[in-house]
Amino acid sequence: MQTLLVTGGMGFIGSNFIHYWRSRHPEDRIVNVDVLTYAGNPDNVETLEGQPGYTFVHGDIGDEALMLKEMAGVDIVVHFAAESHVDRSIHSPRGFVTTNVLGTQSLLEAARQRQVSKFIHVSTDEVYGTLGVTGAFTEATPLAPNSPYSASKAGSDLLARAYYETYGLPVVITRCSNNYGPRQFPEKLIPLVITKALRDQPIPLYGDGLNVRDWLFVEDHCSAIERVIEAGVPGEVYNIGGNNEQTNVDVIKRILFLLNKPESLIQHVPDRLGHDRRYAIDSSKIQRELGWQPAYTWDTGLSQTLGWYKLATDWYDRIVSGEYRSGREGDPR
Ligand code: NAD
Ligand code: TDX
Repeated sequence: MQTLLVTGGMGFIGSNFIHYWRSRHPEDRIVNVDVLTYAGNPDNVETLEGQPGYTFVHGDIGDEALMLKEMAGVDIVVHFAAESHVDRSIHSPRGFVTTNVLGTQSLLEAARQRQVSKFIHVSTDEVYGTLGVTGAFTEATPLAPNSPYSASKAGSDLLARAYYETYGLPVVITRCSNNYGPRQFPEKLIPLVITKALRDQPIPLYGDGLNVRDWLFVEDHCSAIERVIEAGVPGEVYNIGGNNEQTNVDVIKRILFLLNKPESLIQHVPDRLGHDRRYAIDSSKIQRELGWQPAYTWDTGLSQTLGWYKLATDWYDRIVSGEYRSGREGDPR
């Protein structure tokens, strides 16, 4: 039996990770620390409220005294909490530095003082910058972030590395590609396309639509983190990818086809500033050294995702109305 402190567990990947972990390690305790920004949605873990072994702490990772208190007795930290949306970072960069850089440092400091046995720092392929038409990021690719979001994530990666090198905190850094799946906030491309298409609303496509992303089903990301918790070597970085490169226009057309909706819903809009052209991940290290590989294909992952969003009309309506932020009846928040 061990205790995991998960940050950002009300968000997309964090909530999927908590469900995944509880289904596979029901004996473990989970402390979910989340400050509930717009991206934190208690509906994502509603079924866990009041369950033994699950605790929610409404708090900021930047609150070092609180983190120190909550980290008493914690074995493993899995750090997802972040400001995560590139477009928001272009409009308002400051909050990204506050949470992603300063917040991560507070968390690392608390983990150091509590001498946790492992600290998983969840990062992104975006810290490597952008690629031309060929090649893929390896763990040795130099960091060259291009957006305020990716620069703040790179800053947090370097602090995580420094806590390993300086203090011997057993930090492992993971860098994954674009995730998709259930419970993703509908500002990100795939849930945005699905929820708009289901309602026959226009779908914004940035620039020429030929930017390439590698898409990873969120459950495969969770299984990779599980392997890193079990066998990842402190001080190491592991890239995690879906081996599934797609242009944005192809992603949108595929979803429209699967939903039997017309391509005329696509609306060309001006490009994102500093828009990275292509990401591709070489995840051979985690495959070779930790024996991980993705279980989902693009077809099976998309089909699961579409099925979930078709049923999640209440989840979506509560986001659109803002109700998801006011809690549920009887909720002590
Ligand atoms: P998300 O935006 O869906 O969720 C972030 C969560 O963190 C929210 O619940 C939010 O309330 C919480 N949070 C934000 N600031 C906080 C703070 N100061 N203190 C405590 N909680 C705070 O993000 P996501 O898509 O689930 O991403 C999770 C992590 O994975 C992030 O670190 C992100 O950089 C990384 N990542 C995401 C993707 C992706 O495709 N979504 C890809 C690569 C890496
Ligand atoms: O409306 C849109 N139209 C569009 O063409 C949106 C929201 C996006 N796009 C394009 C921009 C990107 O090329 O789609 C691509 C994917 O965009 P996002 O979903 O915003 O993801 P991205 O910018 O690639 O970053 C994501 O993956 C890496 C996550 O948001 C990050 O947190 C993660 O680190």
